[in-house]
Order: sequence, then structure tokens, then C-alpha cells
Amino acid sequence: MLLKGKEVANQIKEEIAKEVQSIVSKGVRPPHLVAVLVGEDGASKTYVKNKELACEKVGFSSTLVRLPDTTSEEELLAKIEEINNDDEIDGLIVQLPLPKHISEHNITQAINPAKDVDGFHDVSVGRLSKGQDTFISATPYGITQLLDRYNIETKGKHCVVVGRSNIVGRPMSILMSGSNKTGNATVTICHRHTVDLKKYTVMADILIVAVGIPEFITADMVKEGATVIDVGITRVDADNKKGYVLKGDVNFDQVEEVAGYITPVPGGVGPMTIIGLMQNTLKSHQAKFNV
Ligand code: L34
Repeated sequence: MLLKGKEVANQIKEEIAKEVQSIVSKGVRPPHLVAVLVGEDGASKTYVKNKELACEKVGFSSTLVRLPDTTSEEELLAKIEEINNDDEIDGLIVQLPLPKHISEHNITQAINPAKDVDGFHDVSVGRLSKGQDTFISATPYGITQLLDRYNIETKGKHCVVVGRSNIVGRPMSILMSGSNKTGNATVTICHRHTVDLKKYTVMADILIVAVGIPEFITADMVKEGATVIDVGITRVDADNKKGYVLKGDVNFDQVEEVAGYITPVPGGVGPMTIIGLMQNTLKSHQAKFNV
């Protein structure tokens, strides 16, 4: 069965839009998200555009700050400082990846944790790992909500996460093992140095894959009836109008036959990532205005 991220995302957007209406009816300004995009990466432009569209749909204000790829780290830090100090802004994200000459760590650490709606700051990650209330990074947050909306049991299940990135794999593993509603699973984290990956993936009741290698997971690596979450989204050259097709980390046509539930690419995890971001932005606004 398909886990329709796009459909669930649209439902949640309507719920958020109602909350925004209620906020505005009380005379309070709506939540405001600022996205900073450095450079011209095609995929990043699409993702940021989708974030702006989502803001518009739910009634948030949004501002896109575009900077050239020659921007220095100091210039970017100065921009962040300006946004940190602007009371009219609730959430700030700097779209990744950044040009090589800019340190992602320095940038994520410069963002005011109260506006860190990406959940990438050490404070946010530290709070997440201790089970404290915080901004949860958008992709893992979106995935837990997808599992929740489809009533997929996680308690006592074996969850295998393939990939240990700061953005997805690591926080995902923390959430799945945590004592939260869509947690309480037994978690195995696999990565590039895992020997005999298949040995682990076939044990997964819930298999979450975020490695960025198209069609990496084949049917023989998946247990019958498993829930398969495909975080990968790679542009692969193709002879069509766009010049590419999107491929996940899972060989969908094969794995669909064995999986109980599976997310499509596109229309699966991507739209849920955007929802996670919208919810974090609303949360930041609520912390400030309490309405
Ligand atoms: N700072 N950088 C920061 N925050 C993030 O949360 C992200 N991420 C990842 C990359 N860098 C980031 C995103 O926004 C991945 N990501 C993201 C966001 C949206 C979509 C995919 C990834 C998305 O909209 N996907 C659509 C298809 C888009 C297309 O046509 O290319 C989907 O249906 O999957």
C-alpha cells in the first residue's frame, strides 16, 4: 500500500491554515518564515520554491533571501544575525548544501535556536537526543507523522535506518527509539561501513533509507510486509522535457511487490518534509505569542 505523503501533507496544510485563521482573527500577525538560498543548485531552488508555496497555502508570510554562490561565510553570518534580531521573523532556514567555502556547522550554529525551524542547531539536536521538547528536523518529523497518520505500529518493532546523516538518519534513529508516540522501536543504524547490509535490512519491520543512491534497495533486501520509507530523491538524466527523472533510494517497482507499505518518489517523504517545516514555524510563533 502506498504511503501518500502528498495527500497527508495537504490534509495537514488545511489544519494549519485553520490555526493561522484563528491567529489572525485575534489580531496577531501570521507566522513568518525566512529561507536563505545561496547559489543556483537546481534541486535546492525547487525545494525552496515548494516551501514558499506551502507558506502561501497555509497563510504564513515568507521571505526568500537569494545570495550568489560567491557569498563569503562572513556575509552569510551577517545576514543570519540580521534575521536573528528581527522580531517579525519566527523561523529561519539556510537551505543546504552550501558552497564548499562555507562551513555548514558554523552556519547552523549561528541561527538563534528559538528560530531554528530546521532543528539543525546543536541545542535542538541535543534536546532531541534527550527527549526534550524542541524543533525536530523536518524530514524525520514528517516521516513520524506519516507513520502516525497511517496508524503504523512502531512500538516493539525493529526499525533499520540506512544512512547516518545529521539531517535524516541520525535524528530519525533517535526518534524511532525514543519514548514518543511513533517511537519505542528497536533501532539498527547502518551506513557505508556496514558489512553485509542485507543481513540487517531483511530484519526490518520498518526500513528507512536515506543514502542518496538511486534504487539502492532491491526486493531481496526487504522483508515481506515491511514498511519502507524512501528518503532519497536524486535527479537522474533522462530524455524528457525536464532532462531528468526523480529516483528514490529504493527500487520501487521491485520492492512494492514485497513491502506492506511504501512511500513513492516523488509524492512521499518530500511533501512531508515541507509539512514538518510548516509545523515548526507555527510552533516558533506559538512560543512567542501564545495564541
Ligand atoms: N536547510 N536544507 C535545509 N533544510 C531542509 O529541510 C532541507 N531539505 C533537504 C535538502 N536540504 C535542506 C529539504 O528541504 C531535502 N529537502 C526537500 C524538500 C522538498 C522536497 C524534497 C526534498 C520536495 O518538495 N519533493 C517533491 C518533489 C520535488 C521535485 O520535483 O524535485 C516530492 O514530491 O518529493
